[in-house]
Amino acid sequence: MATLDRADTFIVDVPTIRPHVLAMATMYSQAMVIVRLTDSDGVEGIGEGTTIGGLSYGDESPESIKSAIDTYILPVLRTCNIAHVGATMAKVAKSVRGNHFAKCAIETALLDMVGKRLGVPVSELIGGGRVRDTLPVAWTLASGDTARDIAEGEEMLSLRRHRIFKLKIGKRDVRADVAHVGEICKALGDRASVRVDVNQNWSEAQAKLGMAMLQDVGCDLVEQPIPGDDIAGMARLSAAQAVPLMADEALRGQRTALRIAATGAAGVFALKVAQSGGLFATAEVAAIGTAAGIGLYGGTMLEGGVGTIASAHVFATVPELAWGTELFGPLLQVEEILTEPLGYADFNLAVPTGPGLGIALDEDKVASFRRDRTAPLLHTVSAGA
Ligand code: MUC
Ligand code: MG
Repeated sequence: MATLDRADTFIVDVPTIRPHVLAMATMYSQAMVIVRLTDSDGVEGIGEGTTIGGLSYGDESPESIKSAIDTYILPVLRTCNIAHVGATMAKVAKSVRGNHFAKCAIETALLDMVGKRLGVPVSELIGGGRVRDTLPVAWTLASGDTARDIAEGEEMLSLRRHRIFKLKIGKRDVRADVAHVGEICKALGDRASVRVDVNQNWSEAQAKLGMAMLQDVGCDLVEQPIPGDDIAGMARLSAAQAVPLMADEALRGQRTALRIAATGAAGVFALKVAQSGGLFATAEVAAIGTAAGIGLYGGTMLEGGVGTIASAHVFATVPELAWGTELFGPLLQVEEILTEPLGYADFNLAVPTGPGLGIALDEDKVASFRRDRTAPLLHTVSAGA
């Protein structure tokens, strides 16, 4: 029996290494909700709930994630034997609807504790268990400038850090965006795989034109070209276009995965732990994709070290990860808030092998970025226009 003894939930704001230009917002810093739980035996677990651009990406914000945890989820945890993660999260689901990001942060912390108690990595507690120790990692070129993106891509290739690049488009005219992608494809040639993410910003007509043109310039994959709730539109585009469509914002757990699979709305799933509602749910989304012959990709919400490693543990259990991952979030931030640097080398990220998540927070770094202990970096995300 393990009961919850202490809980601390706080937001850290870490500046990005350069402005990150997305269709819906430009990021200058990342806000991450960190939760730290301690049980009655003194075992500690950490989790992260992170979104992008305040409320411009989805319907949970850093502030709402913290509030959902503190006000509604922790009181439930205080009534549970938290050594049983599945039963605890089932009880949470009865009193808290939705709020996938908040639930994911809590489930991560509970799994970290159980892994430490059992002496096994979190990846051994999920799905069919761990099948790999390293994950290919993409980088997002989103400086807002084509020449700078090409230089950044070249640098990543020469450092042997990334050879998969995702370009953020959808803000400009379709033809201007495709010209930008075409220049990058031409410059990087067959040394890299180039993909795009439109973050829902095209109409179906724009997507029809854009996807056909993108295929011609050598783009390998088009992520969420139209709104995620337009499953019928995604199915029409997937049927008509040769370049695969990847579902991101459309994918919010098992039911949406089943609907997308059943309607042929996407050829690839971007698996995301927070969007799916937790690590267990992500493994189930992956299983639905695999059963439907859908290609799998390990997505990110640009989490810091904790959320990135939680995701890595899940992706390490996916038998076939045809499109790799984009677990580069910590590299976009000026500093990692962990005691040990993450293992990025040779185009891959090493999945930790220690018990639980296999990572620890650096208390000094945490203190220097905590919103409640520093001058807030609030509202440093500017709306896209
Ligand atoms: C998204 O929409 O996929 C992932 C990489 C990046 O730059 O932004 C994200 C979110
Ligand atoms: Mg996306």
